[in-house]
Amino acid sequence: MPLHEIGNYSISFLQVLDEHGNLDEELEPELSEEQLIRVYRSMVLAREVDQRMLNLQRQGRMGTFAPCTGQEAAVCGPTLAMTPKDWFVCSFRETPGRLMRGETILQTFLYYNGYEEGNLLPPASRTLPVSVPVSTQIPHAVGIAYAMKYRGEKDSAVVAFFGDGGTSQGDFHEALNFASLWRVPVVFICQNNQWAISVPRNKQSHSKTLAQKAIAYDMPGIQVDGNDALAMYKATREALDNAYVGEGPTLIEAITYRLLMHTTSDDPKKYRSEEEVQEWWQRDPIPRLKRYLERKGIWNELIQAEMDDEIKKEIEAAVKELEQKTDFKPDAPFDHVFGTPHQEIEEQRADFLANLAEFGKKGAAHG
Ligand SMILES: Cc1ncc(C[n+]2csc(CCOP(=O)(O)OP(=O)(O)O)c2C)c(N)n1
Ligand SMILES: [Mg+2]
Repeated sequence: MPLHEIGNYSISFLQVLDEHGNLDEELEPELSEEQLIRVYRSMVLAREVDQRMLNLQRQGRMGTFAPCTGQEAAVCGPTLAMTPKDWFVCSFRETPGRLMRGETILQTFLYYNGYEEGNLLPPASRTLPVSVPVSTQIPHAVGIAYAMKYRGEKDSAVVAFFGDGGTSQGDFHEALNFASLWRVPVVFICQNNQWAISVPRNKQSHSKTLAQKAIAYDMPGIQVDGNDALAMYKATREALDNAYVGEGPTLIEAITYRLLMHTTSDDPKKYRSEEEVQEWWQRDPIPRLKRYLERKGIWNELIQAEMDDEIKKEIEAAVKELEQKTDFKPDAPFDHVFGTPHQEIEEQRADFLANLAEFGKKGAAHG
């Protein structure tokens, strides 16, 4: 019996604005001036928040966190395509999108300083808390999408973010399998920033692209320049529109780069070269989008200076508010495990507080 072809599969790469800011007019998405400025401002804000948090952390005034510098377009482009009816499900490197979804700078600061309230967004915001255990948020996203489909929700979907390292976890594969099988409205966005802490992308998977993993689950998969906000918007817009009309999930692989450390407790100089990092700085998503706005005639240095000033003031006001707080409640996480009081949780809370008191005494004894 001769072999016959069952399918013919390929993966495309999408870029609208190249690293020099040159535009492919045929691919240019339709965005209003207001939307373009919103996405640009969100990217600049996130970069500044990152920088301020890093300084504060180095001064002992902020807990550890995962910087997003370099990856702003990969998150802000998709978030721009979302509406408040869509769910935002993320890991720990999506602060730019969280800020676009209504989280305040103060809340971000509170979260990374251990205040539970930094994690509390209004339930109507459809934004899940930060998820640190790698890829565990992906099955949650599919569960939410399943519930949306079950309830017959219209014009809404879930956007789930995770890293390149996250694709090696079973959770990723289980989630994609069921999302495809149930044809639920999810857009999976893999932020391929080339590293999973010190593990490079080529030691993570032998696959030529991460997007091609979509083929196995029979859903559209596309590789996108993740430092191109317009391309990220366009790919997500299309995936969301398909999801809204019952066409099921899509996998988007955003090619980007983590320009700073994994978290503030990591030293990337130990495992990657300065040349590599410098090369990626040339592809910085922010100047690229700025050039596009300037060419469109909707941006100039004067507007930039005003915006920078406004952003600095917003950040400083949040720092001030954070540092005026005196009501840290170490056992606050126990308040939110269940919706109603639970005996076992209360026992654990009592143990925790007793340990804390004991630790305090020992700490005092040791001066
Ligand atoms: C289940 C699990 N295993 C290990 C870790 C420790 N850890 C935190 S981030 C990370 C690497 C994640 O890499 P990637 O998915 O590429 O995301 P990135 O940090 O690059 O954004 C690891 C191993 C964790 N948080 N959760
Ligand atoms: Mg990574």
